[in-house]
Amino acid sequence: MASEDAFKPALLIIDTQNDFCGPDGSMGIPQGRSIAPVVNKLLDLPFFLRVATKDWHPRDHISFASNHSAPDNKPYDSFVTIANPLNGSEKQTTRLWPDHCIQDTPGADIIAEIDQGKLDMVVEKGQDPRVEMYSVFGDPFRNPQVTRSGLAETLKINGVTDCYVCGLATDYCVKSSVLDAAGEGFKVWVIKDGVKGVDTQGCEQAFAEMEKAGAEAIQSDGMEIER
Ligand code: VGL
Ligand code: ZN
Repeated sequence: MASEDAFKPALLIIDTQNDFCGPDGSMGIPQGRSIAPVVNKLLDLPFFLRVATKDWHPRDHISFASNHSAPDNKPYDSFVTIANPLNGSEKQTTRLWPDHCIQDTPGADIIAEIDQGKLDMVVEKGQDPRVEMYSVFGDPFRNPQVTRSGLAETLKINGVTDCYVCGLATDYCVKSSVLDAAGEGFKVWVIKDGVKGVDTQGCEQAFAEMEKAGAEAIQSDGMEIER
């Protein structure tokens, strides 16, 4: 096959973890668990690489409302402005959340419904307590040594051309990962029935942003990956 015809698709399964799924997760996303059969169907397609991500926070993570003081520490309602640890003038304003996906706790495990045996790789993210990192590729400041995951480099070394993205949450980690994947030059496909989000309006806006960045939204039904 001529190199310009190369098509090497990777599957990115974002944050399908216990804490993001009801009824027991600390911040269950509406219908979060319901995407599991779609994710498993995607895992059976002949992707070149199948990658799952895990939100993987230390207990003192800046995104936990519990690490801030009243009155501006209500999960979901409060926001915090974070300075880039390497360049204080860059700022990130982000929402506060219930404690979630704490490293090495059951809440951070991938939900049991997903066929983990089919994964090639699990990438953990959000370990730096000082910054929020929704995207699996890195924090919004793009600090090379602080919070880059190395996933973009891994995909490129393997010649991956296309990223098919599913998981949780549409309006946070899925969106940020999709925008970064597009920015890294990958062709990006978002599986509409393989994602669920926190807020309905946020999801509509997220799809608009992802499509503006060049990502295409598709249904898993009848999807074929030819290699
Ligand atoms: C996420 C909020 C906080 C996500 C992670 O996976 O979308 N959302 N941490
Ligand atoms: Zn998180």
